[in-house]
Amino acid sequence: MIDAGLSAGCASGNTSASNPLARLLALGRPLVMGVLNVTPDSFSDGGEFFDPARALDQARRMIAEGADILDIGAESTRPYGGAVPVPLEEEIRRLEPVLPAAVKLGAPVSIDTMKPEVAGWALAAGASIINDVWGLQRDRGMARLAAERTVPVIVMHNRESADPSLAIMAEIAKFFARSLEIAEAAGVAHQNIVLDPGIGFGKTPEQSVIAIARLGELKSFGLPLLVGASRKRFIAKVSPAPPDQRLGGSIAAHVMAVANGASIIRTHDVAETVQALRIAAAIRDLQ
Ligand code: HH2
Repeated sequence: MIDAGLSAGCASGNTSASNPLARLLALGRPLVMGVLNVTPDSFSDGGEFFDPARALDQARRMIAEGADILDIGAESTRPYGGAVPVPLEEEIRRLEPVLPAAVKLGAPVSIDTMKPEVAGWALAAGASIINDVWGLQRDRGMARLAAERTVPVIVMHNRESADPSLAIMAEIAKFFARSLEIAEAAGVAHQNIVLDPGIGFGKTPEQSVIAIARLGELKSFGLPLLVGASRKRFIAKVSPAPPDQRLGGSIAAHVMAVANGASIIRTHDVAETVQALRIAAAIRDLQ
């Protein structure tokens, strides 16, 4: 049986004082992670916050709206939109005027990157969480870095391409088991891991819906679960709308995700998400 880890607030070997995510999770309410893409080409807000001053305004705004964590990325990871790979020097160059200043705003900052070199730079600049959309499986340096720095790491499920014939929950569970083996071999503390089914990554739209509907099955890993459905393509498959008009679908998906066991929600729309989650909790508390 895997221990309950961060979700129960028992961060043995990494006290909540030294682990801001453990401290937040111990609050016992769903956490909201605000997305900040310092990119020209992200799928829903590409270019909007590429300018450092605008990025920092957005960071301040998200914190004022109730974001518990800021997730900062400088390379689009969108799987089906032809994202342009970014060399590591350019990724760091984009982050330099934004990430250290965002850290000073006071909320924990997570670094959304596939490259251990970028994650290492971000941790040195004050980030305190690694968000790896390849679940420690693309570059083994990421697990070594997370172990060395004893920081929480978000392990997201991903595949090069979707396969409609796959039993997606079994595939996600198999992927997580492999990521956990890699993490253990590198010395990453189990309680420092957050699992994320990777909505929209290597999945058909239907498989993304299944991953939210059956999220509860992933609780068997005994680790906190993160869901990022914000503005994603599966919403438009169910109810056609361009990315900037998917707020209703994003909120519905996130409320259901929390009902099914998510502890952290990754969103572009912090104020609306915070409000929705508070109302859902108020109703649930009186059931
Ligand atoms: N989704 C995106 C990026 N990073 N990280 C985690 N852990 N979970 C997610 O679902 C996730 C993620 C894609 O969204 P966005 O950052 O808005 O787009 P882009 O990657 O195009 O910048």
